[in-house]
Amino acid sequence: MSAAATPPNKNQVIDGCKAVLEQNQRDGGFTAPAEGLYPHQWLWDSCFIAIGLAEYDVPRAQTELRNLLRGQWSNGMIPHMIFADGDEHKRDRNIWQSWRNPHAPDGLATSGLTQPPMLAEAVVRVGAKLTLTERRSWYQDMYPALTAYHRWIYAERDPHNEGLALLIHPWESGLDNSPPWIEQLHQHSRPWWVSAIDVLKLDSAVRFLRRDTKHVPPGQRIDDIDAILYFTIIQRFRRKNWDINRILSRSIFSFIDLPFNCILIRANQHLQDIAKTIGRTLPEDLARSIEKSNSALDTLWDGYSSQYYSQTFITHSPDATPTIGTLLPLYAGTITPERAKELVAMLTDPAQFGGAYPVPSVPFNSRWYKELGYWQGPTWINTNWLIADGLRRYGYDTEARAVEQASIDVVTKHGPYEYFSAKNGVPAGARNFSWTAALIIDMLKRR
Ligand code: 2M8
Repeated sequence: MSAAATPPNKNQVIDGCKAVLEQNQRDGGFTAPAEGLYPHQWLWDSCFIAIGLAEYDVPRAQTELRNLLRGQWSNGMIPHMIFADGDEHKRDRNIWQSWRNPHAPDGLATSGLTQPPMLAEAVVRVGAKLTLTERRSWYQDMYPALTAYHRWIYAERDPHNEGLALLIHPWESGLDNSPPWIEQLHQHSRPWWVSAIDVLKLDSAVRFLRRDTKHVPPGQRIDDIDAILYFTIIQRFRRKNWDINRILSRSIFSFIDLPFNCILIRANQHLQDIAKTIGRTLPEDLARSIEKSNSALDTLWDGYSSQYYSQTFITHSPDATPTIGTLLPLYAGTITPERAKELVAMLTDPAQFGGAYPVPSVPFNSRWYKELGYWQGPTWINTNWLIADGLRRYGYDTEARAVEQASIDVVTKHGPYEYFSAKNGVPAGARNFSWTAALIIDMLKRR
């Protein structure tokens, strides 16, 4: 799909994307995000993948999501990774040791963290391709797991009943090294031995521990010291057997992540629709939390700079660093049309999020902006998809179409890479990346 003289037509792009999803399909029927770099099953990747699959292979989309539920813990948590079998992945499984927690599933190794709750959206998108009878039975199937998951989010991650979920590790946000998370990371003390590695400049010597920099240029990814710090948090949580009470009693992070909470709010709306379709009433505690979440988003609004921010959980202080998360209240769909208008103005402003290949993961005018820095500047197709969906619900059809068209153009030109420069569309990260392929299929098929 790259340097051909005549650009591929719509059907050829779709076929190329389908071939990527075919190639990334693994034994047991889950789809890996990309060959080599990401060998396991990831939560929100599988949801985006199912949304694309639903456009041409509904049974496979259903299998993708059912496979994700294999990993659900008995307390309702859906882990962000289900590890692939095989000796070559033993090290990954051992880093996490999910089996230390009594809620973890038997005979399956998972992570001990979650990721943005995209599952309800994926279930509904798949449901939309079914007849009413089939849809009801699909929803009946998914409802218990979904309800348990949303209840777990509130039970474990909203300990003060405020309607906002806290996250305990940057990986839970899906936007791994988004600036607010790196800022939080740097505000906390680090283990002495990490400082020693830093002072002695031994960081590149520990690079062998990383998989990502074996596949993509190190300059595009999180630096070695930060990567080590991410792993030290995992080690610490593992020592606490992934028990949330022990983790929260002395955690590095407890952060109210704006994008995660926007996705949660939208997922709640889908869950309510699912319940209604099958004549079920949501458990009272969940219904109350959902109600709270809708209004709690407003507490993340900063009147001074007229935008939403993530906050620390303990002090509720905003982390005033704009990122792609700034625009995701559009996707939540609960903000006022006036506020939506302010966000659209930021989206289209060339100094912030507007430009040739929108939408940058960090605005151009931020001191954090890094053209090809992982989640610190490039355009990602999944966040474009979320923003386009939100724009449409607020009546900004032209803007939604423009975001989708930019996504389609860049993938038509270069193929379904993991991310792209928002300035000139240069592709980067993993090639043949599953959620890019899937969401481009969805965007093209809906045209
Ligand atoms: C990235 O995250 C993983 C850790 O979960 C990694 O860096 O190895 C993120 O882009 C995340 O959003 C994504 O789900 C995952 C797999 O594509 O990769």
